Amino acid sequence: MLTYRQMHPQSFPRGKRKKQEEACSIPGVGKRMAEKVMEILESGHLRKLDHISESVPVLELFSNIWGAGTKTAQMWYHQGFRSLEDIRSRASLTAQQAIGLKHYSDFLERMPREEAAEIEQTVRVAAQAFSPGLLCVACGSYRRGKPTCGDVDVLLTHPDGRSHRGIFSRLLEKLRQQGFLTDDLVSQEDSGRQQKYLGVCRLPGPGQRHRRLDIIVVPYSEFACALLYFTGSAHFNRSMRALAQTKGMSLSEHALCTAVARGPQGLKMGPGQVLPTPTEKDVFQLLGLPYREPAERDW
Ligand code: 8DG
Ligand code: CA
Ligand code: CA
Repeated sequence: MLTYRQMHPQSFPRGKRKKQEEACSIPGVGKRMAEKVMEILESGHLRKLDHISESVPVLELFSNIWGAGTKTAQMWYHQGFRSLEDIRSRASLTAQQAIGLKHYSDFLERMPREEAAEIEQTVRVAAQAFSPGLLCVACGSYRRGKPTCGDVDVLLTHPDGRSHRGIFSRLLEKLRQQGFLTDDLVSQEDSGRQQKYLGVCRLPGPGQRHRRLDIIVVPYSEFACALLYFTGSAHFNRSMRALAQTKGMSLSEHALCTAVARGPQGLKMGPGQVLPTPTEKDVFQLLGLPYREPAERDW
């Protein structure tokens, strides 16, 4: 015969250990998570979060300094820093972070696309003085037609396949002399045959803000894939790369390639073949996709 307790289990609150065991039996919930569940059930509160909710705005403040990631922001928080003034006066900063801090509010503000167009034009005029045939395109959010831009991504190449060489350093030097480039973040990042500059510029005239500028010089054979990559969006690029892989190809800012040949244990046997892609449309076509205008590449 059943006891009253067995017939009405809900009338008998289960013990703490039992509840914890029950939480533990949920797949993916271990002892530590179960303890947290218990704490919330008993007090309606998780003490560990008090500290987190207090640190979140400070971590965000710090990680908005160009060159400081989440790890650095956490380190500064643990060192007791709570404000940008603390960072300025007491933290040890890399050269990049010092520039990021100096232009903190300018870098956080997006610029109107008209200003991005003027920045692109300044780079184009300086570049074409060296070689009139140089192609100069502002990519990123500007090319996707956005009304505001976080920075300007200027891509340069020459259709003759060779006159882009030697332009990179001469162009940067000229823009520095003009007073247009004000700070260098990454002077040159060699990525195969592409050269990339990350820095800071300011248009002439009163009241102009400092803006982030990227300049990338590529050989003409890589132009379409570089244009596609630097136009983005980053999310769109990830989708395109994933699609290329499902089709046995690989896509990068350099090229669209056939898959790397692999041996029995999946070991790389040799590089994939570069597929010729004179234009962005060729990349879409080789991937079996209908062409998308830059303004439709936001996802
Ligand atoms: P914004 O500057 O207006 O904020 O937007 P954006 O122009 O789309 O972004 P960006 O940070 O200047 O990057 C330019 C393009 O570079 C981006 O649209 C796609 C490509 N890109 C990726 N992955 C990444 C990445 O991890 N970081 C950056 N900075 N760019 C990337 O495909
Ligand atoms: Ca951009
Ligand atoms: Ca950029």
